[in-house]
Amino acid sequence: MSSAASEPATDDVLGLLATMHLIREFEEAAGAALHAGQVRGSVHQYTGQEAVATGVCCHLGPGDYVSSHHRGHGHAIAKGVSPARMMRELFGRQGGTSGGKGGSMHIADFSLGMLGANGVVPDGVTIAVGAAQALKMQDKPGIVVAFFGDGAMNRGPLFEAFNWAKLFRLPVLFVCEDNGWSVTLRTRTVTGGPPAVERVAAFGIPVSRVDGNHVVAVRRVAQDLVAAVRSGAGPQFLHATTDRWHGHLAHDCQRYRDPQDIERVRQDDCIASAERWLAQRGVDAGRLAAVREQARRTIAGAVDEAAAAPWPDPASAYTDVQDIGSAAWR
Ligand SMILES: Cc1ncc(C[n+]2csc(CCOP(=O)(O)OP(=O)(O)O)c2C)c(N)n1
Repeated sequence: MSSAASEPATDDVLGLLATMHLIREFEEAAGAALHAGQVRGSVHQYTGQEAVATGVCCHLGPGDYVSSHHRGHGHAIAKGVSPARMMRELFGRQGGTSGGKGGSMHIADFSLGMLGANGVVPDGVTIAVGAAQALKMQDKPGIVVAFFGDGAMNRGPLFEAFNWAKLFRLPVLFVCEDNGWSVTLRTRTVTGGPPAVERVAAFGIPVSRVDGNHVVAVRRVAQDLVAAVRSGAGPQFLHATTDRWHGHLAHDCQRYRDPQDIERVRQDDCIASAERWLAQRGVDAGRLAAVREQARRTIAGAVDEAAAAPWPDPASAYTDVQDIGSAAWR
């Protein structure tokens, strides 16, 4: 099961870099669009955490599923969802992933195995375990990856999900993206008893740790964990330490945070680290710049397209939504 400790090919890492740039550009553009009044509601930027989604999702195929949380754009892009359709969704326009009715916190594309972002902490995880149960009952080969934050480790449904997944030996990989924050609080200041890793180990679920700011490291560790889940070993848990560059959401200017801490996390940039890795193996600066430029153009195009896209037909407000007023209930 142990993955070859051999290095990945530079072309593979260039592919990971391209995905990370797409996520970064998407997040910065989404934040700018929010401040420009083009996007309503809230936007939780994933900037700084790109290596986690990228290094895990590169091992997934079309038959695999991902569930996400409120900071979910990066997971969707890494699973292959179209950034142009996602941007339309943020702008509330026709052609968005949910027809413009879901917005930033409800990006889903079932055709690609993206089960959705979720604003309720940690309901994406319970959904993931339900999906894993369905795969097992239908004897399908896919696996499910559940992404969630360290703040979610203080909510009860998460422990129910761990217990269930372990009990039924479900094909699910839990990925805790530990950026140290729960909204404006340091998670450790609102956590009683032992933190994330010890809590999970108590369920008998194997735990692995990785520096989530280094995509090559995440890719390597995730390769083994995905293989273990695929082979029927049951749930696995990855604890990835990482950094949130921006506030909890794009409106939050982080007055509660030491500016030196923000500077420190920006120095440990996952994109810069991947570029260094590639440069050390002979990839020239021009090629690296071209990858960045391609992502910049793709996302600029997505923004232009979203801004020009038509609004949904008002009549569509009543389609594809839960019907809680049906005559059958009265
Ligand atoms: C059930 C529930 N309680 C509270 C909230 C408010 N809330 C939104 S995000 C969050 C904490 C998020 O921290 P974490 O899970 O670590 O994710 P991060 O924002 O750091 O990525 C909270 C408490 C919520 N969305 N859902």
